Amino acid sequence: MSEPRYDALIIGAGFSGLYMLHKLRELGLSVIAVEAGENIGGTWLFNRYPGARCDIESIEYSYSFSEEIEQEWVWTETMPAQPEIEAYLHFVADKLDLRRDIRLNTRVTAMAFDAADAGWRIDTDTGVRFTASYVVAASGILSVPLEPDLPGMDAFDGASLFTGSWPKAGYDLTGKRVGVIGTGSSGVQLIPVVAREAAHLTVFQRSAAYTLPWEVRPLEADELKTLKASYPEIRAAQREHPVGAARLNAFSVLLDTLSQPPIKSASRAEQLRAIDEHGVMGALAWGDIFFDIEANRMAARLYGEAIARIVKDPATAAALVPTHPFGCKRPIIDQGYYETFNRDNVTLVDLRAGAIRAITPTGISTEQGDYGLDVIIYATGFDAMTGALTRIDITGRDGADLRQIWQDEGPAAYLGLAVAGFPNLFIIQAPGSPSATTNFVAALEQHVEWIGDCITYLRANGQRTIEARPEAQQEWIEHTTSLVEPTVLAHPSCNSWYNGGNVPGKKRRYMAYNAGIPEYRRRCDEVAATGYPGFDLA
Ligand code: NA7
Repeated sequence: MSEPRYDALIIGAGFSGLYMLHKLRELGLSVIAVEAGENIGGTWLFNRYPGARCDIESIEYSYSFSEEIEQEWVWTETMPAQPEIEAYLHFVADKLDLRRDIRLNTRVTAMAFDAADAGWRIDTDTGVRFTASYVVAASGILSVPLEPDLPGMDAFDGASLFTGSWPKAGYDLTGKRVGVIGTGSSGVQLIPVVAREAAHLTVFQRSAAYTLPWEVRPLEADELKTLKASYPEIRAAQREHPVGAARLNAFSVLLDTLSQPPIKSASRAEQLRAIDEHGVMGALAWGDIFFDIEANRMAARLYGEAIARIVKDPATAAALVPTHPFGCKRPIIDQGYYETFNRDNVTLVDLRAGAIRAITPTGISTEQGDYGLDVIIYATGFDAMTGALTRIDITGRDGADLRQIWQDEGPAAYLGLAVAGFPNLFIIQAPGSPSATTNFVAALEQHVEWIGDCITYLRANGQRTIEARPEAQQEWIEHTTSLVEPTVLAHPSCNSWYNGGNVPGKKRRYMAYNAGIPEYRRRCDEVAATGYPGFDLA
């Protein structure tokens, strides 16, 4: 079964895919978006676990391209929770009449570039084959959940839940003995909520997290009105800000530390004052912690002292102190995380003192004892940045195999959006793009707009294909890597989804572009303005 040829096919109908569809339709292209999920929403469809929330303010974690959408949509909280973001994306899809060009429940399984036809053949699990001149992969950077490889997982008699594919109808944890594996953003958001519902919660922690306590509050009608009136200024400020969000957020806190005095020359009294005044956040606000591993470790010790002021049981407090450098994982914000460990119904199991041996029919068996459970929640992360595309058989020019290339040579893309050997394939937020360390929505808007301009240029100039050159891609990798090398993010103890260190066997390479969105935009615009150097056009 095959559908008529389209000018462009978009993989995914989340935040990126929806805007890309709108943009390309606006440019007069025939476009189809295919979405594996049962509905639109992407990340914000699947991650429905209790407590799921964005770490950027709603007013900034939203599309800036439509004044009408900005003015009509009503955000109810400073930082939006998952249901509200999902509803927002539905509102946008309806507003822009996007649904008629989206095929739901359709997963791309394979795609191959046909040089003679200067386009792609795209196969799906519904049996429908599409052909398109361009493919835009808007398949998400955190869209493939990572299930741990623990013996006995299938034999568990209770319920196994995954944060990245939470049941649509929810799950009643009342009265249950619940275990949570994983203390990244998902675990840290989930744990305080589960603790309030469950009879008992056991947290299985392999790596302790740095997490910043954060107040999320309702947006009053007057406040929202004022914010909406200030949208031009808000968007202008976002555009100039390295993380694409100028209001206080987890990333801006991180960035702000750069202008603080060094911890290495701070007296003991000054260090204590920092945590007296700002709690755990004060422990991390020092200008030298990103460039000096010793300084970072001093901050971690101070962070531990701040935790000990909140968590009453000294052994639990000590176990909650991270051992990896602050900054090498994405910063987390939380609501009442550390306080949760003061509850009578919460136990922390520090897996550094004895790893998980197996999942048994009745719970989790570790080297330090067995824990009886009714429910196990896996908050174990994602095969980030590359996972969605390496699960598709993608064959480029002359048989180039994307999965194999990324596996052998490491994840790479020119400008973080196109891969040598794969003509007419644009990837929104590929390795080497700002994505992971920025406001994702601001980052994706820049990609969508750049890709739209690029396709317009190709059509206007009678060019049928565009393909990244290997040497340009290599230079981009070197540039991207050079931004990270002087920092603690390159330290061998940094294992995170930023560098693939969280996925067994994944070739390790830092995948985010850390010079900020404005600098990134400047470089991309320069390429566009000068006839696309680094690409072959034909
Ligand atoms: P993360 O941040 O990758 O966290 C995953 C957590 O799961 C982390 O604590 C892992 O420990 C833990 N994990 C993974 N596998 C295991 C096994 N086998 N045993 C014990 N613990 C395990 O994913 P999140 O979903 O929380 O957040 C991802 C991003 O989504 C986040 O950065 C935001 O941008 C939104 P580890 O650290 O590997 O020792």
